[in-house]
Amino acid sequence: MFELGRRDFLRGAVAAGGLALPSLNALAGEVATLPFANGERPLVAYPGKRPLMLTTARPPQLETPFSIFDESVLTPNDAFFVRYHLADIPTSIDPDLFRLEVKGHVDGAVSLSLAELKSLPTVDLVAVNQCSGNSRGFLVPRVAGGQLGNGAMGNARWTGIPLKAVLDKAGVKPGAVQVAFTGLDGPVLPETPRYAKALDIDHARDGEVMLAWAMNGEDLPWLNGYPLKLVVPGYYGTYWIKHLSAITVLDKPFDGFWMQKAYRIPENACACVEPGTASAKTVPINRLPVRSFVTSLADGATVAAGKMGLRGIAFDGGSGIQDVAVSLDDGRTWASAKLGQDLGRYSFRPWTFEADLPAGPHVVRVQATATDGATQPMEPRWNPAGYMRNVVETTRIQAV
Ligand SMILES: Nc1nc2c(c(=O)[nH]1)N[C@H]1C(S)=C(S)[C@@H](COP(=O)(O)O)O[C@H]1N2
Ligand SMILES: [Mo]
Repeated sequence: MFELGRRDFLRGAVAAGGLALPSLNALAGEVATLPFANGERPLVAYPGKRPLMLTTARPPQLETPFSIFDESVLTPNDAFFVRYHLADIPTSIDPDLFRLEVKGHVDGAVSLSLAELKSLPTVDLVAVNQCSGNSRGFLVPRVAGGQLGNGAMGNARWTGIPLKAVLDKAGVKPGAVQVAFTGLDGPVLPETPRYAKALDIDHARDGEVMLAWAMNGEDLPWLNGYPLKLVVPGYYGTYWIKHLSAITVLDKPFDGFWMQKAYRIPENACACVEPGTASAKTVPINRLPVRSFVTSLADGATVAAGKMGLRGIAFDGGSGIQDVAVSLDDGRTWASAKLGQDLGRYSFRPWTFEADLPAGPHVVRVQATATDGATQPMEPRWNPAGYMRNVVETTRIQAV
């Protein structure tokens, strides 16, 4: 019942864009080090990207060096992280031949060109895309999966159309329960399930879930899903299907591997279990929990004693940030930071804090509270896949 997207336009003779992956022995030998065991990452420049931390080469997985988040509230396109599951990623796409298919439990399937999509009334929205496994490398005990620092996230302005607009074009039939999404990338081995995700029908039609072709005012970078990406504001990146080519309305829940077996979290309020144990009942991962970071200080930094401005960011799954509290004494006393420019409830919210630090060691902690009242735990939580990390971060510095 669930049909995969057409791939024939990938093989067209003409390609407006093409992807040539870097040869890895061309590495200049520059390495960044994440603060956990085996944290050395080569810095590699992929097409459309500045040098980023390489987690894996096949498929390409690139992490944003954390210092980038201190430079701007919107993450630059060439610094935005990259995550793929399957190694057969598209290397040439003709934007004139590209079609998005909308089919399944609809009145009439439609096949839309990029020009047709772009002729519909556009919307734009700033939203954080964060990988479920962001920060996984910090888990104790450690868990399998990409050993990521905190750079598998980014904040961008997305331009496109509401998903609802194309669902309405096809005409969703009564009885629809979910909508499934696939992109142009595929497995190397046919036994491996193609990457596909699903959203409940009401969520898909909420008017906020988007089909985006632009990021920060430019075409999507190839590795972030050119020419079209599903944007699911407030939800983990796993749902944000890249190179989106097929949308299938379903009259029963999607039974694909990536919903039923992967990307699931313990079904309880903390999405956590006793470290080292398995989860009993699980549900698909969904909204981002509230997080906050200091961006102006690296852990272990030495700074000049005296007055200094601290900077950082906070975000959640869409209620917005109500307060960011900063502690300079490892959580004994707290004071509110000043919140900066509000780019919308799905965006990073910048904050600043004036500190006056005497010479000596200091432990900076930062805890955000979302508008829905949710806050960050002081102690890290654990689950077998290493998802949903949102502990109150700790930054140790030395003032001299
Ligand atoms: N087509 C496709 N879309 C995909 C994936 C993928 O493997 N293939 N991975 C998902 C996951 S888990 C994440 S975290 C985001 C990452 O988006 P980015 O690479 O644009 O940063 O893409 C999502 N969309
Ligand atoms: Mo992810």
